[in-house]
Amino acid sequence: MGAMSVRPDTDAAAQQAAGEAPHRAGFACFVGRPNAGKSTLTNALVGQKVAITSNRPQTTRHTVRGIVHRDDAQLILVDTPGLHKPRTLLGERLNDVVRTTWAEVDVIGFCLPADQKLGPGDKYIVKELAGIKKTPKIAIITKTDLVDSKQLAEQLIAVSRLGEELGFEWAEIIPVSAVKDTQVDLLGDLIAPLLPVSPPLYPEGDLTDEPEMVMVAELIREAALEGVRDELPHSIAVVVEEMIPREGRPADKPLLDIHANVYIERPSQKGIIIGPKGKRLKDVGTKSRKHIEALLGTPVFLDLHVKVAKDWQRDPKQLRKLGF
Ligand SMILES: Nc1nc2c(ncn2[C@@H]2O[C@H](COP(=O)(O)OP(=O)(O)OP(=O)(O)O)[C@@H](O)[C@H]2O)c(=O)[nH]1
Ligand SMILES: [Mg+2]
Repeated sequence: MGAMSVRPDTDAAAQQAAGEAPHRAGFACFVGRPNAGKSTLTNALVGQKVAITSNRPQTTRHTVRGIVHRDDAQLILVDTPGLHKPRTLLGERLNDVVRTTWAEVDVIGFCLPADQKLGPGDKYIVKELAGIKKTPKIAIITKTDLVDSKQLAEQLIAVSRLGEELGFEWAEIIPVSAVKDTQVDLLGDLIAPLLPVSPPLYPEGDLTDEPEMVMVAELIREAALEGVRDELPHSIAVVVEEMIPREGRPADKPLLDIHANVYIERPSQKGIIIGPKGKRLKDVGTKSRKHIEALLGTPVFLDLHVKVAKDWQRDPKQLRKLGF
């Protein structure tokens, strides 16, 4: 809570006396299968990139909190990894993270892409959600820009039926497009009244509670994911070892040295990541450095190394080292 000293009950009473709705604050999480558009939607609501995104499934590997500040409410959005059938220890850990999260939040947003048929993966998730009786659930049809109105109508009916089949009613069903910014603000309007009456939980201006080093590592991983195929996306992990201001720089020309390791699982993957004459790794550095500089607001010297952490997705010790 930090600087906040308002007592929630007194504050709410005062607001109500003044004829205003009381301020609300709380947690809403986005769940759905991998690639459903959860992180893109989180970023669109926050208005800044707090979670990395890619067209590879299982891009998100830990919960990322994005904070939306409004006059009437503070929405803390918890973006979770896509729920899927686990094939590795990492996969199991990711699913555990998701289940712990949805037990703790005030609102659950189930994300279903408009352009994909509602499948067994979705049913499996919604069935579990049906068991969390006390928490309001919103069905969010994502990526509406990819379909026509007929397809969208079918998807809306399908998700509504699924709720009925499982014996609960969605608090809301809303189609959105994060890419085209369609109905994203409306989604915020629907979530806000479902949150408990409370003063803000995060200081104004905070958009995420992700540590900078983690954000930097994620931006490098995002760049490294681009253009790699098959199993390789899953094999990549990034750890920032240090971030130190370069000594002896004039005050108006600072430079931040960032040393990071890009881990892969097998020596054979090294060549793909590094590319011919190191070109791919260089591109990853250039691309992510731009995002990192924008995030930190300072020029950066980025030093990337590729290392093998043998079969890290299945090895508890390696997972711990990599922060899972
Ligand atoms: N056309 C379109 N594409 C979208 C939209 N939202 C997300 N996408 C794309 O869908 C892909 C997956 O998006 P993410 O936000 O990374 O999906 P996610 O649900 O967070 O995926 P995981 O973290 O792997 O579970 C990316 O290529 C996005 O650009 C949208 O509104 N419209
Ligand atoms: Mg994601």
